[in-house]
Amino acid sequence: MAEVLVKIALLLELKGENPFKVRAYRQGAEVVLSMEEDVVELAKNDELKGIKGIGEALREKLGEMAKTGGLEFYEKLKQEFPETVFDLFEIQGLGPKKIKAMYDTLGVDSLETLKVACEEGQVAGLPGFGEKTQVKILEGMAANEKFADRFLYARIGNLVEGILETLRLHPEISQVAVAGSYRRAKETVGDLDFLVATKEGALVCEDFTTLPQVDAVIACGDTKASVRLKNGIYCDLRAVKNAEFPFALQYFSGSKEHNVALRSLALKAGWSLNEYGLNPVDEKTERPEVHEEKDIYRALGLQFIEPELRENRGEIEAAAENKLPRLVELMNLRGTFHNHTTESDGRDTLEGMVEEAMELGLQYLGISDHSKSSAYAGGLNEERLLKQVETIHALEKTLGGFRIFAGNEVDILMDGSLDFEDEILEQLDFVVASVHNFGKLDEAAMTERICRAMENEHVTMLGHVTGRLLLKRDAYAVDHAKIIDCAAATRTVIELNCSPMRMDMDWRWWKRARDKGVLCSINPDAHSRAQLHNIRQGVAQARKGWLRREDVLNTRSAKEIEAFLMMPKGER
Ligand code: DGT
Ligand code: CA
Ligand code: CA
Ligand code: ZN
Repeated sequence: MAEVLVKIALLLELKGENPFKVRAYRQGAEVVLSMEEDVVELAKNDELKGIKGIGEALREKLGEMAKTGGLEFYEKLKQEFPETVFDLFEIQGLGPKKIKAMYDTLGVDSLETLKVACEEGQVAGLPGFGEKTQVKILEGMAANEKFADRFLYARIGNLVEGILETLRLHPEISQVAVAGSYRRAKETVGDLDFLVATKEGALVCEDFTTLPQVDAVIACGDTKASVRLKNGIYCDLRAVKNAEFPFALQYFSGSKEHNVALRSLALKAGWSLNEYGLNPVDEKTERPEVHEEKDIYRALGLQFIEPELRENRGEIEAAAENKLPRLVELMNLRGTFHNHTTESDGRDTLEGMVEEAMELGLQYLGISDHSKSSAYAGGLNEERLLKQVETIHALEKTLGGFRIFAGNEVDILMDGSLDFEDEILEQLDFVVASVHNFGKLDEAAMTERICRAMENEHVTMLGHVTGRLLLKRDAYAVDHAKIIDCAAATRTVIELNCSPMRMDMDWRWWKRARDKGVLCSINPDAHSRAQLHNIRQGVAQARKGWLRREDVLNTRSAKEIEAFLMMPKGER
């Protein structure tokens, strides 16, 4: 239902409808997504009245969708445009205004027609476009093609859990798991690899192909089925016998590089390891007892290696020496920093954000709205910021011990100076410093710019290190090693921004940071209540980066954080 509302908003925008109307649909979609109650059930029973953000027109439409499974208004609207226009909205840097202009004047209504129009130079000729915009659009399209076959880890959790739940209910299935890159919490996932233990492989494979999420069946046999789901992601299902399950789980969890290294270790011990078993290569060697995945690692003389670590980046050597880290867990988090409210570009109020954080079981929440240079995001000037600090302190008094840390996400300006003077910054509990406009800086200049910001006494942590948007926009070039060194020297925390498209700093750098004594803060960069929940996926990335509880700042209690923030930076 939310998706239909979003699509209506896009189409209305293309038609040049009243922006308020457009916003109502978009906001309605947000509300639907963030509601904890069963929206479909409520809509079916006409019980949506009084829910903030859903007006009468939307209420009726949600009701119709819930009751009939369709929406006449949307079907009619859709017919005015070809289905392919939706693809245009996926291109980075291309908003509804530009799409509408190209649609109206050039008849651009699909990726194909857009490409032709760009290549023929027609787009550059449109008023307000120009050569530069045309190049940007072509780059955006190329980026989309490059990333077209992968999905964001942090956006497919519900889908995967739903399928696992259904499989668990199947009477002929005794064990269920998801393997592959999803189990390893790779930041993007190519296809999904499900695994089940069953005696009835053919039946289970066939049933798998009839799941409601399935869009097309690619293959269906006795031990394997392949399908494409409605969101475009491909899924493999492998059906194995109970005794093979641990081996198959280990094998299909990968990574391939981890498996190759593990197999050569097994060979040295006289076994051949594959997806079916751990078999002696000659009669002299014994067959180890394996009931679960752990037993495979034990047989090879290894500690159990958590799936997130299985990338052949030293985990096998560490496991052999009993030196694997004890990885941080979601339940270790006591609070979280870097969150936005309606004061800048957040969609929920301060009160709403705090309420959600309390419901999540946290002890504290850091608020950091944008600073004045980020005008596009409604950044706060000095006056509004200081007023917000007062509001925060007043609200905090009513919360019975829950702490709100008053901060700001301060723009790092082009030369590495900050958007606020020190006498403003020192009135805040904490400061996240972030780059939001990239300029034409090369790697050295960007690195210097960021390092200069970290040298400021008031900068508690560095926000989204590379500005990457997974599957959309490449990182700006930075020298990670230098930034980590600078963070260590200045005692600046680095954030793990766990907004689904960011996951920035990347997991590949965290072990190095940790070893240099740099602290990580797992920050959702939440722009709504719902997005606070992204700390879950953030923890998965932190684990992938070998981080332990003690490496993560926001595993500390509110009291400890208070003390930490009071301390001069150099002594932290
Ligand atoms: P993806 O789907 O691109 O995000 O990445 P994965 O890791 O899920 O890769 P996928 O789906 O091709 O295969 C699942 C796992 O199966 C992979 O992680 C390791 C195992 N595997 C696949 N092909 C090979 C292979 O040629 N050799 C070995 N040792 N393992 C393989
Ligand atoms: Ca896969
Ligand atoms: Ca696969
Ligand atoms: Zn930001």
